[in-house]
Amino acid sequence: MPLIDGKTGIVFGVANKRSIAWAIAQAWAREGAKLAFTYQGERLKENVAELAGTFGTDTLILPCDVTRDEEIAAVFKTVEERFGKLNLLLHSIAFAPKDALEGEFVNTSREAFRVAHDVSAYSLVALARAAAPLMTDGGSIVAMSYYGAEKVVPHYNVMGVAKAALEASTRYLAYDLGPKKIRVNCISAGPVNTLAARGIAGFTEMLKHYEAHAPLKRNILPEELGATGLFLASDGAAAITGQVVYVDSGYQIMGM
Ligand code: NAD
Ligand code: 0WE
Repeated sequence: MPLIDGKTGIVFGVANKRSIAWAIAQAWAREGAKLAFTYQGERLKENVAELAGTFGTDTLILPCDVTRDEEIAAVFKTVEERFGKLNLLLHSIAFAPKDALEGEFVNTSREAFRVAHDVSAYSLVALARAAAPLMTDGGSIVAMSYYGAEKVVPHYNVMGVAKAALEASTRYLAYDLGPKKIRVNCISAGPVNTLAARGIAGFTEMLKHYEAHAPLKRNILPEELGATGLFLASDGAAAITGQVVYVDSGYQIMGM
């Protein structure tokens, strides 16, 4: 029996087949969800259309740069017209200007701080507010986070501060939207080799570090994020809200 049969969802953050959003979207689609996808800018439109096309022709594909209120409004207007109601939303979006992830955190500019928080944290609030009126029979909102939200990971810098804001926003949204049976949770993933991770100096060493130090002595698989995203979307997680679920081979429990 499909776990989320007949549910409708919207997925923010697919860039290519390695995107974490794509791993979770595949699990949602396999278990019966009807999905809409957004893409950031024309550059990514074809990628997303090709991937989403594997689910059939009635998949919605819409542009959305989350820094633009009018694009967010247009997405939810179309989703309301085409789906009527909404049950699921995946937020799998982060951005900080590259130089902010290279030097020291103490040198973070006002503008880099603003952009990182706007794209990576405020966007969850804006999307949740737009989604809530369509989630008439309850819903599940899932956002992606990382350990740098709670402990210092060298060079993660302003992204760590933005993820802390994302996780705190998850708790406040869970409180506000709980009475509407809308749940809001984060998945905190161990490192995964995606577009956003590539180009990060020392990423390969980070994968080796997790392999050596995490209790499970291995890195995580995208399918494992898919499985947790599916669980949080399903009725099995009906009493779970405001949480950060670590999918990191146990790395987060270690003190040394
Ligand atoms: P990715 O590059 O595949 O996805 C990042 C997405 O963010 C892209 O689709 C990009 O288009 C989107 N995005 C950036 N700015 C945007 C904007 N202004 N408007 C709309 N979309 C925008 O990389 P990923 O690793 O799959 O990242 C997805 C999420 O997972 C991010 O929140 C990231 O912080 C988180 N995460 C990643 C890792 C990792 O190691 N890869 C670990 C933990 C958490
Ligand atoms: O959240 C992330 C990365 C998000 C990200 C990536 C980029 C690269 C390109 C945000 N903004 C940008 N801006 C760019 O210009 N991760 C969890 C992956 C990641 O990034 C790191 C990490 C890990 C892990 C950066 C430094 C240290 C560790």
